[in-house]
Amino acid sequence: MSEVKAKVEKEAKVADPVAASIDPATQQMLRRAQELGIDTVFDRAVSLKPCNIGIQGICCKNCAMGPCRLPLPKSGIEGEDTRKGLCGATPNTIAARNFARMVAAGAAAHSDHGRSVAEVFLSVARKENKDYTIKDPEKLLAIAPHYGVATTVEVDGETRDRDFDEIALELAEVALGEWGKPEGQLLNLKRAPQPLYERWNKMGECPRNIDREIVDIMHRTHMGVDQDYKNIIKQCTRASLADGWGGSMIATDLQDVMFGTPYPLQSEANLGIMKEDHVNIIIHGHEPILSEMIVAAAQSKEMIDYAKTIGAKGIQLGGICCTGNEILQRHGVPPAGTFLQQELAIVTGACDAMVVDVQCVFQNLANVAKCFHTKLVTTHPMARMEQDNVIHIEFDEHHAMDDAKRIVKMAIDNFKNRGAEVMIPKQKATQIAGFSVESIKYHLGGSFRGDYFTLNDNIINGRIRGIAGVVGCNNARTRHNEAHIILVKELIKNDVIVLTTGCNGIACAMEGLLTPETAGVFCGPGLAEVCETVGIPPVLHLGSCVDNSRILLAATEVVKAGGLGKDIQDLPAAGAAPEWMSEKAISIGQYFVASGVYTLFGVSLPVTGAPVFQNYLFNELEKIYGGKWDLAVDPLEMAAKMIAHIDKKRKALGIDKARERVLMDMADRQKLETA
Ligand code: SF4
Ligand code: MSK
Repeated sequence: MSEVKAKVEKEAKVADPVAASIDPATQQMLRRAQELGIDTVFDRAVSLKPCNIGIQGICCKNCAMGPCRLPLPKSGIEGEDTRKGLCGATPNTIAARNFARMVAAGAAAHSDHGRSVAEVFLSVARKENKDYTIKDPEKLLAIAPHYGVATTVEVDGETRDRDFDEIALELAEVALGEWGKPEGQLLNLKRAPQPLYERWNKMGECPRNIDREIVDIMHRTHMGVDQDYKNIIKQCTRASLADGWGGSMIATDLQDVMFGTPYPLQSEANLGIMKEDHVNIIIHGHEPILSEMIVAAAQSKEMIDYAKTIGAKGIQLGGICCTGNEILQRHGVPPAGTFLQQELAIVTGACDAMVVDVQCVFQNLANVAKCFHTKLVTTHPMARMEQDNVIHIEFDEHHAMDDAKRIVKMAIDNFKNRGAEVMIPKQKATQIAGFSVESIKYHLGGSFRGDYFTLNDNIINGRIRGIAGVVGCNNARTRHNEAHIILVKELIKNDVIVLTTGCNGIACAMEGLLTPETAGVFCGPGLAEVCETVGIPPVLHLGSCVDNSRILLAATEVVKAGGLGKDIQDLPAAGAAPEWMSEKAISIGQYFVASGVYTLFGVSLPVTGAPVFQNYLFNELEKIYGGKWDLAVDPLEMAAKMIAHIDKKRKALGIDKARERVLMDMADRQKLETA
């Protein structure tokens, strides 16, 4: 090593593990990586600073006359904002175009996931696929009408059930048509409360088809096209609705039909789920098409017996990110960690294979894997890595089980190659996951009175103050999991029930917040009472990022159950992504805002360099959609803003007085408990 390089490395800044994460397992593995000289995202976040102009959303590189960077003057803007790019683009136009391109990328990612699911479903409906089946025929029959697919036929004046296979095939074809149909609008939009749908329709913002709205953004944000930030945001709405009420919703629907609708189950979370004496396979990414098969393969007697022949006690699967959430929800496979822990799962030295598909996968995994025996397997034709230690096994749903077994066998064969450097943190927490719109209905109402009445009753009487959707990623620019946990704890302490997805769900699970017992420890008295009575955690894990569509539908069920207004914007509810990082989060944020939800993001938002545009998002949109964007870096401030919004909505509904009566002191509560 040259002297200069050695000096540079010596001086290289590394992350302080305690400052980098609140999680002891993460801190331990980060220390270990540093001892071994392996850099991780936490270290890179120390040495690589974000661009101060990009972070404000005011760098345009949409043509080769730029990049044009329009920093805010240090003294602020007095009078007219005269900043402009070479073409004259204003900060508003530049920030709006950048924002729109994030929506397009996010909507594309979610929706392409949905498309893959729809394609597999079509092959199942055509009976061309032996490895996948329809596991939840009831869900298929329940969703068919939303896609305009009849479940009954009239024969000789008599109503009869339609042939199931025929329904499945028609549903598959209609669903797949949502990506490119030449006319009309997306079918699932009408699942929204009627006033909401009518508002979108009146404003001409109903998406026509999924692909078109994404292409439209790419065209409109090309140099010299749409130069009106308000008009650009209208298109953001169309594309984001094509995500939330389109591609993501179709993904969730059809995954439930094929793989089963989630119902609550017990599992664990954090790196401590890995086992030294087992073959450990970590599955990471987003699409459950492959991971469903890997679960089936790893649970097969053939593979378990094979693992035993090489000296392992069994096969331990673990998830990272949303593919992990998918197999958690349906099979109880424990997540090994959130987005920021992906490199650390390999640093344990016990990861025999990491299998990745699409989205949120660090390219640096390959460099970390090189330092250990870990086989890193890419599986998606769209997502390969340039490093030569990465194995690409292209997954084909037509021989899904064969591919899955090949991968599992590779991991088993690799078990013997582990070095002496195995170190698995002991931390893991128990969790109850697997909530869905259907299972919440069942839990709250029972099988006879399955509905959201109980939830509404408890919101109206004030035991539950309101509902929060807290979702989204980790971001290495903030302390891992800190904002997630502070925010969620503050909300439940104030009797706000939390619906979670994505990496927030994993973070909450790691912190032990996903158990009914948590309620007695962290919740306010009203929410604790409801959770204890019904037997649910105060934080309900609804799945992966595409499953944010479940939150939209749960909110719709609350509207339908009555007593809390006629639209999602009337509900005492708010949404947040306290540690977001992904373009998908911007698409999610926009479809929540356009669906009437006050939506707060943490970290930073790339709009702050364009104050007029920012004001439009943060204030003006509420007049149009009932929902609006906001930014709060401090999670306690975020919680305070969400709770204030919830209280504002309670007041508008005239149920604020009820809550005052329910706010009991401990003596009152004890009286109630012993009554
Ligand atoms: Fe600059 Fe305009 Fe080109 Fe953007 S489109 S890089 S603002 S000249
Ligand atoms: S995985 S998009 S880091 S939530 Fe869906 Fe987590 Fe965000 Fe990826």
